[in-house]
Amino acid sequence: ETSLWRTRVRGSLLLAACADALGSAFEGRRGLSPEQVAAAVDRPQSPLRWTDDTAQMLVLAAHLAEHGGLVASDALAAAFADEWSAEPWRGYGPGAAQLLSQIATGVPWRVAGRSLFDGAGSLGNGAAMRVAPVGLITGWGLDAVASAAVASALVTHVHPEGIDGAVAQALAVALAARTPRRQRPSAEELIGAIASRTATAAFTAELEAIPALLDGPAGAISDRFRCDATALGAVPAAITVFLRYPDDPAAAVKEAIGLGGDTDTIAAMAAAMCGAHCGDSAVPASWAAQLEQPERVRAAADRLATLESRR
Ligand code: 8NA
Ligand code: MG
Ligand code: MG
Ligand code: MG
Repeated sequence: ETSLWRTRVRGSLLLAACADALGSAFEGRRGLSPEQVAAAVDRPQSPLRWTDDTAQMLVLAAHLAEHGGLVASDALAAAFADEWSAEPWRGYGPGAAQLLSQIATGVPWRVAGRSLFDGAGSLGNGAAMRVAPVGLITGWGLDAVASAAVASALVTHVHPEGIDGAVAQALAVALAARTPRRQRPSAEELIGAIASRTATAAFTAELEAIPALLDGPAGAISDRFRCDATALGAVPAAITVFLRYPDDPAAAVKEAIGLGGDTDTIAAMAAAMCGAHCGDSAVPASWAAQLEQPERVRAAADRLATLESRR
């Protein structure tokens, strides 16, 4: 049972890292053709270098493994700031860079997070893009997943929509990991589990749009959701793509990138769900062969997968 769980944790983190790297070449672009995306994604010819999404996901995975949960917010904020200081070139959003530089110089995270966007705090998708590990701890119920997602978000994202994005993504990964491989994840169950644990009416409204988008053209997804760097614009789009291709990470990643906009992040979030559902055997060999630091990603996954049994 432990080894089955480990394949899911590995699949989630590895596919998220691959998708982040594959999507980053298209970040901010719109009007992409399927052929253009497939040419870059099917058989990548150069190393897959991940961005801030995966850098922060690995920090969070290590933090969870070390502390056994989300109980040391000061340490988590410091770890994100250290990661940014070490590799600031990973493609952080402007708000994130401003915030992490403040934390790195000793400003408390509670103060720094509030300073962003005229005091509103960030509603960016940054707390969601890194949160998959929270959904991958054996034995945690969905309420525990949701409250840890909130705690993990707060150190950088205090706006309720930024927090809701993290709760939704963590729950989607958790439910994907808890659905038997041969069973199709239920959209109704997933949406219900998220809507009952998120805080804003705005997020619920986006979730309610998902069922109508599960069949039909991908263009309807990018017509309905902004597919930008906000939580509201990106996370429901990622969930939609996952529900369309729960067993086919390559198709999910291509569709997510094809939506345009925040391509690395939407692809990484959808891929984290697919990997949690399918396990690491679903990672395309042509991606695994090019992924940057695959052993580091696997080691982070394995520490996370054995967390419960170690405690
Ligand atoms: P963030 O806090 O800078 O938020 C991302 C963006 O969301 C901001 O740049 C704003 O445009 C918008 N935003 C956030 N809060 C507010 C607000 N209160 N009012 C109005 N607009 C707001 O950083 P983050 O870590 O949340 O963002 C993650 C994203 O940054 C990911 O896409 C990641 O890949 C990276 N990134 C994104 C882009 C892009 O979308 N073009 C480019 C480079 C890097
Ligand atoms: Mg990125
Ligand atoms: Mg709700
Ligand atoms: Mg992005």
